[in-house]
Amino acid sequence: MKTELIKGDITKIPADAIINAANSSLLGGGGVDGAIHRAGGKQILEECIQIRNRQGKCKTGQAVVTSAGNLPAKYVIHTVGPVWNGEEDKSSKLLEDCYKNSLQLAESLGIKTIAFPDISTGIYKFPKELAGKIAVETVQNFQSDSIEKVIFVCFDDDNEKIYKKLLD
Ligand code: AR6
Repeated sequence: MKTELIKGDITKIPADAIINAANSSLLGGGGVDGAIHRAGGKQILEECIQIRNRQGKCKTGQAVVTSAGNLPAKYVIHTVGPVWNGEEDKSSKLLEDCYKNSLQLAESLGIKTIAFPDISTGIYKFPKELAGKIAVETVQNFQSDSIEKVIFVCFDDDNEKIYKKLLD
């Protein structure tokens, strides 16, 4: 599994799946979630509503999949990161779950390329260095038959610097 760093907007990435840093309502929000729903159009929200009607809210650390509407990707995998509250062990485990469960879901769909944003490091205020370390380690430790490439999409300069160092 190759890893790559891209600075920019995840809605522009033509990967098989892009990951959304959603909230447990699955009904959209700000940050990358807002950008994905805006660019992807109403198809994504409609499918999120169907998932909610079927299984209720999405718990922190879990992941669900929809199609990608008008985006260049094929699928959007929505995962819910932890809100940082200073409980490092508990929050780290939940963030690790986000990456693991998203990768597992991608694997079950036979996906080859997948792009992650820096989950929880915006509105949810997870410390960026720790989040980056968890993201990179979890991806590098994941054994996959189908996934060939994981792209870390950094939107802000801080995360770009952190990921550059981690991936070197
Ligand atoms: N492409 C890639 N990354 C982005 C983009 C983009 N277009 N826009 C922002 N980021 P955040 P969270 C980066 O706040 O912290 C929403 O309201 C951003 O710089 O999007 O997990 C949800 O509905 C940051 O590094 O997500 C939830 O309520 C990273 O994406 C809540 O925010 C994550 O920032 C989730 O908070």
